[in-house]
Amino acid sequence: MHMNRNMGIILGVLALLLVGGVVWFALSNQPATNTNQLSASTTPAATQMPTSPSVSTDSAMPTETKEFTVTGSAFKFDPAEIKVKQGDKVRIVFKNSGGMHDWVVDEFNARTKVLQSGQSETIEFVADKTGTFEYYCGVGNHRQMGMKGNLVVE
Ligand SMILES: [Cu+2]
Repeated sequence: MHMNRNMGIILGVLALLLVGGVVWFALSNQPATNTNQLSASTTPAATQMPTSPSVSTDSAMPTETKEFTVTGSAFKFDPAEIKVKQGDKVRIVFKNSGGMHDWVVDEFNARTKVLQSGQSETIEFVADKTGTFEYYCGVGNHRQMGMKGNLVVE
């Protein structure tokens, strides 16, 4: 009898402690959820549009197209000298006014086809290095006979 009564009291105390613990836990949890909501509502205000700096790297090397009309005949080029600036895009309009000729600059891998009299061809390349480079006609011994000129890149 005594034992059962004591057990009842102990169980009752334990039950109270359990309920009290649950209530305390629930109450102590509430501020935590409140701060979560607070921080969640403040984040949209924190996101600002980043001012994107306008970076222009165009000034590195201005590419300008320089066009030249070169006439080839037996056995010379006209003009015999072409001057450009480093970085220029060079456009050569090669006109063959007589014979079989082409126009070649080895250093820039620039080369027309071998043209017949009256034909013309336009090629382009970028003069990406400075120096004096010889252009010539690769047909037969035309180069040795003086069919050449200088491409000067400054
Ligand atoms: Cu030639």
